[in-house]
Amino acid sequence: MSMNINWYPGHMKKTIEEIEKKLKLVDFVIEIRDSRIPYSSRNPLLNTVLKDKRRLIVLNKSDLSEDVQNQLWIEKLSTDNNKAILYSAAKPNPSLIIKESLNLMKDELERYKAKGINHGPLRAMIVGIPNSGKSTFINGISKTKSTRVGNRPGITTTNQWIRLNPKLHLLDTPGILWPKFEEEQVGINLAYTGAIKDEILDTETLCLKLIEYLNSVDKNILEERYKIEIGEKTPVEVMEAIGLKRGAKLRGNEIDYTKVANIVLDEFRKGTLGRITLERL
Ligand SMILES: Nc1nc2c(ncn2[C@@H]2O[C@H](COP(=O)(O)OP(=O)(O)OP(=O)(O)O)[C@@H](O)[C@H]2O)c(=O)[nH]1
Ligand SMILES: [Mg+2]
Repeated sequence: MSMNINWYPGHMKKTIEEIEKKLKLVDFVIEIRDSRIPYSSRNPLLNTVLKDKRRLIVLNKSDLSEDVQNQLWIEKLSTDNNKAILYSAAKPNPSLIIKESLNLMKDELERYKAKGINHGPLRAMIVGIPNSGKSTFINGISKTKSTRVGNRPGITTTNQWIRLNPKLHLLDTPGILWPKFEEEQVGINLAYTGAIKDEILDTETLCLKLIEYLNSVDKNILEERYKIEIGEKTPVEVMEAIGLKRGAKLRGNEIDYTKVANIVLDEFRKGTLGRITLERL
């Protein structure tokens, strides 16, 4: 089973250029990733773009991924320049973001202080691939419209700032990064989580692959949700069994595989099948 998913080199170049422009306005970057796919939801070009700029890596949707894996990932992704944290934009926690940002930039703030210079608020921009939760993140912590402030004086851009706190301002338009799915599995992981529009996907093949993966983790996941017996069933037979249970049938009593695929993918994405990490350490 092979899947051919297109990628967008044109978009990638343009958005990287836009991000480079905005980077001049900020002290650090908040990178939103999907904690179910911490590797696939990154953009490898970001490393070169950021140079020595620090990064708060927000592993978002941590309510949908596994606790043990979450811990392993934040340890792996935290380095001298980067700090990874777990987050769920669905349950906004502005004070955590403020605390972690101040901590990430502690050295720089102290350097300013030692020279007797007032650094002013830290400024950050949000970046992330489509569907990683950038808008939910921003909306959740900006709360009211009144916290949105106008242009930064002296800079003729249309950039708006969110004054999250006297010590932390966020650029209110996120930078959309395009994932780089030259590796087939990266494209598939992005498709599973809904980062790629289903219209350009073969959802039935995708569903077969997801079933294969879920069964390799734990057959109980699908057995319990759909009240089916998996045993030695192949992924197609599992889809058939789910179709029978859910009454997903076409005229002539044939199984409607498209409908089954939509059910399984949708329930996986929403977390109905449980908290499942796709990229495991
Ligand atoms: N369960 C869960 N869902 C989330 C979380 N954060 C975002 N979502 C959902 O993920 C989907 C995408 O969120 P958005 O905030 O629109 O993502 P985005 O990065 O702005 O997407 P684009 O604008 O397409 O680039 C929405 O359905 C959100 O409700 C989270 O922490 N937990
Ligand atoms: Mg958005």
